[in-house]
Amino acid sequence: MSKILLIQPSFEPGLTVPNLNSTMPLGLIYIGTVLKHNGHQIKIFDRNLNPSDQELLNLIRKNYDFIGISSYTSRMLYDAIKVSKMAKENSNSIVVWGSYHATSVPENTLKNEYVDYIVRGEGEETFLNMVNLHEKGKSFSNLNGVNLNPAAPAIDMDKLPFPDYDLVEVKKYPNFYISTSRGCPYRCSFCYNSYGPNCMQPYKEFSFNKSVELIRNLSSKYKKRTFTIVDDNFPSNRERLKLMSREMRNMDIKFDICCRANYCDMETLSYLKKAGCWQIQIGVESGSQRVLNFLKKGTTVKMNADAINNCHKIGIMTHASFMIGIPTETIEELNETLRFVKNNKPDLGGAGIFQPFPRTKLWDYCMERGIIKEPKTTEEWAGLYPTGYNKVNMKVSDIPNETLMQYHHNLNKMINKGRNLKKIFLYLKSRRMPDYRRVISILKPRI
Ligand code: B12
Ligand code: SF4
Repeated sequence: MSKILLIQPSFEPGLTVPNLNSTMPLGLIYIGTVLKHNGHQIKIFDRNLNPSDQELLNLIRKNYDFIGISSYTSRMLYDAIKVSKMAKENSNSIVVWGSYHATSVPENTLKNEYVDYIVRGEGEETFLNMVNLHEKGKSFSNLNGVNLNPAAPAIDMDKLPFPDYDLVEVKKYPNFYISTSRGCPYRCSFCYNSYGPNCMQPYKEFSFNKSVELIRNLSSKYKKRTFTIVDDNFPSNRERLKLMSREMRNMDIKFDICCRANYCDMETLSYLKKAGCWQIQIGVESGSQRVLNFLKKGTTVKMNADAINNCHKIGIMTHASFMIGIPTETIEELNETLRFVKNNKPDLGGAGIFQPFPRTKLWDYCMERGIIKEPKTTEEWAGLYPTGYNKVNMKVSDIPNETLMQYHHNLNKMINKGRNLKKIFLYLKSRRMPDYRRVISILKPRI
């Protein structure tokens, strides 16, 4: 049996008090479950809930065989580096990075002196194979999916055990996250689904039976009635949705999802509504058809408008997401986005300032034109994304920063007009448990 510590770094650098709005580290739950099923001892430590360095140090000193760390390309990397440094300086543990940053920037991540290995792509099988080989005293450097080796074969989701949420402190998270599918059938040029061959995966899902059982088990075990389904496009498979809807309508649950406008036809929405869906986050992105084409979004302005209107008709709340400051976008096209919001009135939403993520098609576009420069170290990567989408972090648009910020302000104001009252109403409508952390999170602007 090996001892493994899995760490979710803090999303905010220098966090000193627990973030009451922390989100469940589902990736670590999935990996931890598979390792636990194979007889290993697992501890998941979420720095967003427990930012105390001393507490972490005490754990690190227990000399785990492996310390696995998640990485998003964001300022979260500052804490990922800090945690890895603490691990290397205070234990003999093997430090392994996984998740989106390690997957999309592998060479650079491996140059970091505090990272021993990386796992690219889905972590369950690769990490398990690593741990098992190490336990037998064998080398795992040649395993597929490890470091720069060829990608590991895609996982059959139905063969995965049910995720063991007891690995985290469920009660400390205001919201319950569920994943029933991975990947997306589309390849928008700004999204992680447009990465190169090592990372891009075809869409796959839990079967209808497994998805329903997962939701049923979780709601009865944890007495939860509300969930967020984190799938990129939960309704991608309409047949599965239809079957799920039949089963879920009697479960008395509420959930919110993300999806593209083309899944918001009345028939699909009726299945969603019956199943208990109360809010859909729609990636509208822009009110300009030229910009949508540039983003390879595969949607039309009309499709987006119809999606919002259909949701209004059927009584599902719309949370519309927009991006501004996209390369080649003009002021007139920003005005088209403003007009879209004015005409279609999504219930809630946000407009964020675009920043390209590594290895996406738009990242390559900006690199080829010299608009951005590839960072040289993990610290530099962290520094490239100092905030969320509410500031101009990277200058990739020809529109002056002040003008972009003005549009950002106006758009968000227009989208969220009367938001607080509306949000309280939504909160009640979704019948979420009156958890004060959830209320705070709902009242905070979300971009
Ligand atoms: C839920 C979610 C969040 C949650 C965080 C959840 C959490 N606590 O982990 C919240 C809302 C907080 C969030 C925030 C952000 N997010 Co987010 N988020 C997601 C989302 C929708 C689902 C992630 C998930 O749970 N998937 C299900 C689990 C099972 O899969 P997984 O996480 O991929 O884990 C697998 C592998 O990655 C790997 N793995 C993961 N960790 C580890 C660790 C080890 C040691 C190993 C070996 C393997 C491994 O194995 C796991 C099992 O196969 C994804 C999109 C998506 N559908 O995946 C975006 C996504 C991950 N987010 C993204 C981004 C950009 C962000 C932000 C940076 C946005 C921003 N600018 O503010 C912020 C981060 C804030 C910050 N300050 O750093 C990008 C990441 C791109 C990138 N290159 O990093 C994604 C891919 C969205 C996108 N379309 O581009 N996010
Ligand atoms: S539809 Fe959404 S998840 Fe799929 S590639 Fe486009 S932005 Fe990404």
